[in-house]
Amino acid sequence: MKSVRPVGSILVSLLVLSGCEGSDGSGAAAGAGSAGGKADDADDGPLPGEGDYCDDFDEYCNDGLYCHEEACTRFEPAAQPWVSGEFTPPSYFTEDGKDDPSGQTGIFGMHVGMLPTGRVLLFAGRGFASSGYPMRSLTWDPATEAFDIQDYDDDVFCAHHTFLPNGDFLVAGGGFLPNSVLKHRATWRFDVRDETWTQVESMQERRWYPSLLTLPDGRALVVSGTSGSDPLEIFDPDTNRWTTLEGSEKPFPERYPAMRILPNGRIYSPRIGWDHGDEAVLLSLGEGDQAQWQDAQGPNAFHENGDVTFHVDDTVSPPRAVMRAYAGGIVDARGLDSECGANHPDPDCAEGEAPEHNLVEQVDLTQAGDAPLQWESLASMKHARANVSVVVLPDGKAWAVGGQVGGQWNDAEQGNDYVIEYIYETEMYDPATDTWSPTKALMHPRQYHHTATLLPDGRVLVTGGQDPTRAGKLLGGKERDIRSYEIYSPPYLFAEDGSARERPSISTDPIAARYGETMELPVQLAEGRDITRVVMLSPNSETHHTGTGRAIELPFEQGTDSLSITAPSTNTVAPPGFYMLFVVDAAGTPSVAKFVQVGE
Ligand SMILES: [Cu+2]
Repeated sequence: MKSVRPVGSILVSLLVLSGCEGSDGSGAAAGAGSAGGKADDADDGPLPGEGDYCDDFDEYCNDGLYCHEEACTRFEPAAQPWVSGEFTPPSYFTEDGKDDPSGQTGIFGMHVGMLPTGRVLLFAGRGFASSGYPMRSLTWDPATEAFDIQDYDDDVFCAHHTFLPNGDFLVAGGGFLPNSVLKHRATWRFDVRDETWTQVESMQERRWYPSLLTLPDGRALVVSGTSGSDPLEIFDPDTNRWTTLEGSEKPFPERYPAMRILPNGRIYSPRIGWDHGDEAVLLSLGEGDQAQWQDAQGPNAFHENGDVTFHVDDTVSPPRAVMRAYAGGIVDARGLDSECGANHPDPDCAEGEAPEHNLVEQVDLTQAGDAPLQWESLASMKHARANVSVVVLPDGKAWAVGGQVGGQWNDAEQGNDYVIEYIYETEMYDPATDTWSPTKALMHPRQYHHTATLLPDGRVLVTGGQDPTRAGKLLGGKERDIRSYEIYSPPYLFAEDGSARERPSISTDPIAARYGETMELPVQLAEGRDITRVVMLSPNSETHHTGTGRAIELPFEQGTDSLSITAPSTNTVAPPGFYMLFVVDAAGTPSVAKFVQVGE
């Protein structure tokens, strides 16, 4: 077994974009807060524009502006890394070496797994006919930038994946072209220690854009991907075999549906995914895997091609579970009708009539199944985004990256004349204040087929995506696939002078934890700052902006040089497997994560 690799110090890039030197940090921070809260409060009359007088921070300026020194000022985040974070310049994963500036070779990182060895697994499958990617995956070490290449003998393009209890990575479905015989039943298992692929028993059904979910007992459930009403299947990691759940048929019109296990054992699907799903469901797997379906409430807005995050607060009893849904909208937004779109489309709304939006909602799932679900609106993002990724950070904030408005494909060849606008600017959500703040802009457009992965060192790896303005037809997209990656260092890594912040640290190596067990965790505090939060984040397994991530807040007590922490209470709070354990101090600064194997 490979040991967990040490994670090096963060890379601090001090790129300063021109025109950004004017704002001071305090003004920018205040501006960020006011920008987030003003949307609902705009009253009569036009709002002041850039450079116009404003009398204090409470007077709202026009969109994208904040009041600073009595003038409406454009928010320029780039000069304040402790406010906006920083991107390292893009690099390219190649088969033979790194830093091919043309980006015309190498791995297209549209499937990602954050492995419990600390390495990142990236692959694409073969892709569309003219893409013809080599069937190779790449594992990359964010600490050393070293990488290895692995071969496999199949096309897992647009499969889905999840982690198994021993850390192995299960990949199922995908293949070339939807609705064709080439749609896959194939199942592959990646051994994260040997870094080898093994094909195991295939599913009964062919599935394109399915969703995989690790269950509380460590098996893996697959749903959807058939475009029909086909039974659920469950993979047993001990036997490498699938079992079909007879009588579990349920149409899943959407693909890659978001699914999460609730602390009460039910599985919630808010019908957020790809294609049009019209009702949310709760699934219970009873004795003998009898599937019981129950209708449930979905969000109010239409979040197709949006993203969801899932949070469990295990410091209270029963554990509180909350899901948030972010943005989305049907991506081929042509022929828009004002009656369609932001809210559930009227039945008369045709596919393609729901434009991208910036709406964010939250639902408390603690009593799901026993009480009606109430989705409530949160502050909207600054930008409307379809194909957005939202990354939960150790400090509890959520970082939104990527996406576009104006449709999925800008295919002049196909006679489409609408204009795609890429959303380069990223945004940070603070749940404590229910505000969004603009953060640093991406260097490449990252929309369809991009991924965003929290690294153990607290940075975020952003890969893949497509640039529809580049040559290439819908089914021949190699030229438009972006094979670069860029890494975002969030503001919590920076002191106010832009230097790296001192961080708390966990001074012990790989840890195993049993459910409900209390354990001593040796820690070092940074500058004497107390620990204020202990959180386990599931390592990212994501494609098409659909992951299975969960953030689990844990009870703890602080001693002088150690924490007494309590592992997740049950397997429905934390299905068995590896998690990234972070401690976060009073300044919001996270430690480097330690991988913890949670189980019976
Ligand atoms: Cu795809």
